[in-house]
Amino acid sequence: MTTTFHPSIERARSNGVSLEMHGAVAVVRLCRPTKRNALSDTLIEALRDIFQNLPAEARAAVVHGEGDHFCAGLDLSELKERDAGEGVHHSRSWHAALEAVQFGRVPVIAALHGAVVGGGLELASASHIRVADDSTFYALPEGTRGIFVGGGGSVRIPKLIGVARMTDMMMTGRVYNAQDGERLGFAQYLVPAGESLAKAIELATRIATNAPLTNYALMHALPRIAEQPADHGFMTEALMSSIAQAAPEAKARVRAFLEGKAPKVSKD
Ligand code: 1HE
Repeated sequence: MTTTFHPSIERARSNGVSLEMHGAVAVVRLCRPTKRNALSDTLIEALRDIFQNLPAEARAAVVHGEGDHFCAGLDLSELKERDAGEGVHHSRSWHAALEAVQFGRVPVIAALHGAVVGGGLELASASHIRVADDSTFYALPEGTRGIFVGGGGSVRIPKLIGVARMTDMMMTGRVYNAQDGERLGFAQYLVPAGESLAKAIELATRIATNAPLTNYALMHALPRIAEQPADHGFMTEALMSSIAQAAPEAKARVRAFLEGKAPKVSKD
């Protein structure tokens, strides 16, 4: 079956972000290796367009970078003479693009390698699952460049590693390697060098078989519940769980287990 892509996706492809379908998995690739996939305004717009217009058959997505690095962050050559007002709009344009990643239609797995720095780490932290390989390193050079995060990093990164570690990274220029990054919570998976894309596609393929409402609840309800006061959170959870379990697909899956037709939980 050939996929018909939204016109904005064809435009994004000519602007440095490609999209390929692997079955139900949309594989999104930053294609600017000579600049270490630095995120220019054009690339940010292309990312937004792709995640807002994924093909209907996509049930999960993977984002990765071409070349030796995932992403070197903001394209510093475009920073130049922006005034404060333009800076606000620029930051908000990143927020819109990364909102399309985090709160889009399908779960997103980031396949990391090499530099995951600055805005690259902001993009990774907007994804739902991060798979790093042994070559991965994490940094927030904004601190040493005299600027601040602007792509949602101050909201999302402390949720992964805490305010104290993010403060240290930005104040001192500290760089974490792949092993420490997994231990601290940047990535949920760590694989040998060169294997993060394959692992991310494997996970995405599995996630694509979940009931869509379960994935929706995990993407859209869970992070909001986690931010609510406990009594509101319990109520939202009750509403979400009742909606999920009422879906015909949930009934069919539970029935299959009870009839011995669905796999058990297994530690292997
Ligand atoms: C770039 C960028 C970039 C590379 N903007 N052009 N991000 C940073 O401060 C990270 C800056 N980059 C680096 O520290 C290194 O490039 C890397 C560690 C990522 C990779 O090193 P390496 O040796 O493989 O590559 P390179 O030789 O440094 O770079 C290759 C080319 O890419 C070179 O250009 P060329 O014309 O001389 O070949 C670099 O100038 C270019 N390049 N990174 C522009 N970032 C929403 S707010 C977010 C705020 C931030 O993200 S601030 C953090 C910015």
